[in-house]
Amino acid sequence: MKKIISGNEAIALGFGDFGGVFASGYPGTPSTETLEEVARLGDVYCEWAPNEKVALESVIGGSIAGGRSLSTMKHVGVNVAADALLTLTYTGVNAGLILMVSDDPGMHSSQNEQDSRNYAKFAKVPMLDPSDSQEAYDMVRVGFEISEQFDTPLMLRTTTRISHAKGVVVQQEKIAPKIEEWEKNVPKYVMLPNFGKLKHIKVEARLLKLQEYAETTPLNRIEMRDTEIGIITSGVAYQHVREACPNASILKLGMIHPLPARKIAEFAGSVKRLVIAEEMDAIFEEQIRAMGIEVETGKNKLPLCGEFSADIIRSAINDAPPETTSPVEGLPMRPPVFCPSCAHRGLFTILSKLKVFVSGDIGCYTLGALPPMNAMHSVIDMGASISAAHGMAKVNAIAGRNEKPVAVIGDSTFFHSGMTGLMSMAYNGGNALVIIMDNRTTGMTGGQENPGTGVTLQGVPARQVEMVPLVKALGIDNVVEYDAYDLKATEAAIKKGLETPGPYVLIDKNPCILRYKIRKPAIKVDQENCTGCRACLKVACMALGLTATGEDKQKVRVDPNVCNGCGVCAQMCKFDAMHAIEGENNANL
Ligand SMILES: Cc1ncc(C[n+]2csc(CCOP(=O)(O)OP(=O)(O)O)c2C)c(N)n1
Repeated sequence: MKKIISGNEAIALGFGDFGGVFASGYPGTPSTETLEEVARLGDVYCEWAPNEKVALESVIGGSIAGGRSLSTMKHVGVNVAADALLTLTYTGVNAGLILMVSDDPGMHSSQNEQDSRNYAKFAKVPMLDPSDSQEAYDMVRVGFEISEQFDTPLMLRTTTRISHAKGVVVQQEKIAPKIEEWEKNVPKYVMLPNFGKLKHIKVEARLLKLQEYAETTPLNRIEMRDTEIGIITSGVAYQHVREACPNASILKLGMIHPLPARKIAEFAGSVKRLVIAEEMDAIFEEQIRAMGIEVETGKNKLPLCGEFSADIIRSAINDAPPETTSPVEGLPMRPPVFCPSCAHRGLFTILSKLKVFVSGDIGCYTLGALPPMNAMHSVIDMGASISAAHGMAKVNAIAGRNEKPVAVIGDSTFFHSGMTGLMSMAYNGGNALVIIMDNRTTGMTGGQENPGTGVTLQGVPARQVEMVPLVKALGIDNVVEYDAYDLKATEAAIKKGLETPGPYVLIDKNPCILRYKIRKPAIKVDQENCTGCRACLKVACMALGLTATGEDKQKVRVDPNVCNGCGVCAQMCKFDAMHAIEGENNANL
């Protein structure tokens, strides 16, 4: 059967078709849809874990117990799971284990642009790099086979364009899942130093065997065309190379770690000019140069940062300036803003007013860093808001500065890795105000379930973690709920939290309006009362605009199709000019 699907859907389909038994991951663009699609298959077990480390460890357990297992995450998720990965490579697997990791060259929706191929080298595990949806699908099958044959975890890497672009996939016959024996094998699975030492030797030997496999596997293929120029490439870069240089010879690497040294030497020897076209780091190039092979074009001409395009490759190879023009000039900037009636808006309106230092985190609330709020002053990685605020407070105390930092974090991020930071703050006598925006969803990545939503990935009702008892159990005595839609109450709550010495936690429990489809009557502006002072515009809501320029001063207008009636703008109005239109409901959000 033929289907037109994305790379993420193809991997999910492959998991269902090639004997997949257990899948666990944590959302993160561009990987998220993979596990959501596994859930849609309906007949394969899958779950969201609270973070990537838990996801990978659960999958390790699944493999040890004998089921083919898959873990999905974005590139930075592997940093969280790396502790497990770097020892999993020693234990090896029972049933096949695939770690799918999605890189984001160009940083469409990520905090950094790290290249996961480094992890394959670091962990000494095989890595596959599909160039389209069909390959993504097929590589799940061969990935499980390699994992089982070589007793190794396997990394299946995608990039944004492979994860999200759609292509034809010819489906193969389904392989029924087969559960292996669950055996107790202490030297294999207990990584005490004495067992670990022996395992390290095995890992190095395995890598040599994998290298031999890489020499002969059809995953790495030479496409001989014009011998004037030969290009070594993989993944999405292969598609750009084909477009840019349709007549060039290509060594297309599908298995990108370990590299097939003999095949590379054979290819290099058969072409006059050798080009290495790899997005992001110079992983192939460094290894190929270390093989003593001369490379004409690599990172000397191709960028280390951002995505490739056919144009970038063409101009590097031909030493010519790029043909593409820059985006149309003169267009107004449209920075992303909070959704109309998102509860985060109320909080950041007040934080912006109070001009406190806000140690931020990763989620929808990160938009509070942008104008006009400008109310978030550091964002590092998931969970860092609380631990970083703790460090700031300690140094402030040493410096004699009387300023208490504020940490802002969402529920999914708190469950992911904020909890441990808060426990440390309680334990180490910290002094920060922590604000948890508990909107009962993982909003930023599209509203996934998490331990607070009361539902699993497969739609089964679940135990719902309660925030207040959890925070108290971590050692925090001052835990107060507040309503971020009520600006006066929010300001008072924050001031109290800042004045009270020691750790203080505020929790807003307003749900995500998008995820829970909350509709309220729109706000209407009384044009007679509106003075055009624009105080309401400070809340940065896309439902607000200005009336047409005329002889009068421009006044504020509200688009009833966009407004969702939270009333935060109305609370900014000193002239009683903004009111809800009772009984009316607004259009779709
Ligand atoms: C280590 C890591 N994993 C995953 C992500 C992707 N990601 C960005 S924000 C976010 C969740 C945000 O949810 P929450 O904290 O509940 O805040 P909300 O967006 O709902 O306001 C995720 C999963 C990431 N940036 N880093």
